[in-house]
Amino acid sequence: MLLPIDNEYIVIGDVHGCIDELKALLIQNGFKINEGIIDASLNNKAIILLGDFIDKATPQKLKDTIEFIYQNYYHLNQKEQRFYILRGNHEEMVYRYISKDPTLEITPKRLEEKKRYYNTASLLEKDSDLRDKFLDLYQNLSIWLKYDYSSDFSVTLTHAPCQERYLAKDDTISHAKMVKSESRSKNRGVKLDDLIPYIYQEAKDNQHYHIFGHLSQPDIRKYKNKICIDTSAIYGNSLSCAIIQKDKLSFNSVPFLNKQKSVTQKYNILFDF
Ligand SMILES: [Mn+2]
Repeated sequence: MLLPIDNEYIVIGDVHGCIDELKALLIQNGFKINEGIIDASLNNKAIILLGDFIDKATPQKLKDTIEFIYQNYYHLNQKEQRFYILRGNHEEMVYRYISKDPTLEITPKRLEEKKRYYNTASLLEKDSDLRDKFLDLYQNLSIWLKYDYSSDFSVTLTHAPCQERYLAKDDTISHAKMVKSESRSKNRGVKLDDLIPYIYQEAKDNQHYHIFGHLSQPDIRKYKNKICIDTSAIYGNSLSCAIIQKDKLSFNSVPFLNKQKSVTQKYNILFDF
């Protein structure tokens, strides 16, 4: 889970089936894509997806996203690892639906949620080839990654924000905390900063960054060393990445390209103080 420090990393937030924006963001950051295959032979760049690459988009875009990620995951990782993917709560939930997880109680509410929020599940149930590709990728997802450049500069990556006591730990509880934080849908009306106060309370003025996605935001939200890069692509906003190059961190985005219908939501803003 330690990333080699001689690569440059393009760390991309929640894709949610925004395949056109994913390709545009990669091209904007120096990758060439020929007939769906990423050519990374000319550079030392590596790609990291922060999880939640599925759900919310149209079935065709979801299929194209899984196919693109599957093909390039194996293409880029032939000689050395150049493509990493973290597990998001959406991959986990869809996995539980399609593998008929006995601990997932199927209530009418669950079936409604499956249709509304986890629409990749029914797509995979109808398309066994795509299902096999998703399951194959699922087995390769990481829970956290760390880029440890020096005693002054490091970056820890997770899908969701979490307390530092769980960060980069490998017990079951810590893993769950890094994949999903306190539910916003179960706490409607609660300000995000009140729901997960630890994220600003534990923030420090140093360069040991914690970068995460999961909390769809109108822009990149940064407070001290805590950074959220989920900028709500599928909600019609933008897809963003953090770029890690030696001991430098920068950011880049592409706007939603309107090649599919966006989803609506009301923002609950992080670090809104
Ligand atoms: Mn998420």
